[in-house]
Amino acid sequence: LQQKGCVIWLTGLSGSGKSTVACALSQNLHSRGKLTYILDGDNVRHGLNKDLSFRAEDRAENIRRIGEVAKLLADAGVICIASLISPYRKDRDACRALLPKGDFIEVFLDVPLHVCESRDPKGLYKLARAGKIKGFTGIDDPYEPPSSCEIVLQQKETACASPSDMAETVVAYLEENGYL
Ligand code: GGZ
Repeated sequence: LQQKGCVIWLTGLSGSGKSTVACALSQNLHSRGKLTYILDGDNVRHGLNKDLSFRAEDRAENIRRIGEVAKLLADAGVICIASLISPYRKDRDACRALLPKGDFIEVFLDVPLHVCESRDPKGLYKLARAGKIKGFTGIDDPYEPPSSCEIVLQQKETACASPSDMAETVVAYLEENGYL
C-alpha cells in the first residue's frame, strides 16, 4: 500500500452537512483508488461511544476516542474522515496534537445556524426550541468555531456549493499537500 494516511476532521453544527460531505469525499477518494474510513459521531455513538451523553465532559470523551481511533487508522495509511460536531476548540486541538504536523486537516463547515435550523433533517432543532432536548449545540449549548483551520467550507443561502464541490475543495488541498 503506497498511501500516506491523514485525518480529515469535519467540524460544524448539526445539519451543516458534515456527513454528506464526508460521503462525497469518501466516494471521490475511492474513485482515485484511495482507502478511506468515515468515523461519524452519530454512528460511533451507537457502538464504541454508546456510554456517552451530550454533556461537555462526555462530548470531550467522544471526541478524544474518535481522535485516538482516527490516529490509529492514519498510522495504518488510511485517509480517515472524522465527522462530528466537536464543538470545543480545546478538544479538537487535543486530537490535532496526537498526529504528526500536517496530518490533521481541520475542515470547518461554516453554515449559519438559521440555515442548519431550516434544514432540520431529523427535527432535532424543533425539539430543542421546544425545550424537549436540553443542551443542543447552537441552541442552548456552545459551538466554538475554529480560529485557524486548514479549510473553511462556507454555505450561504445565496452561494450554495454542492457536497461534491466541497469534496473537490478538500481533494485539491490533499493534492497540494502531498497526501494524494
Ligand atoms: C447536538 C445532538 C444532541 C445535542 C443529539 N447536541 O445532526 P445529527 O443529530 O444527526 O448529529 C448530531 C449528533 C451529534 O453527535 P456528535 O458526536 O457529532 O457530537 S459531539 O461532537 O458534540 O460529541 C445530532 C445528534 O447527535 N444530537 N443530541 N444535545 N447534537
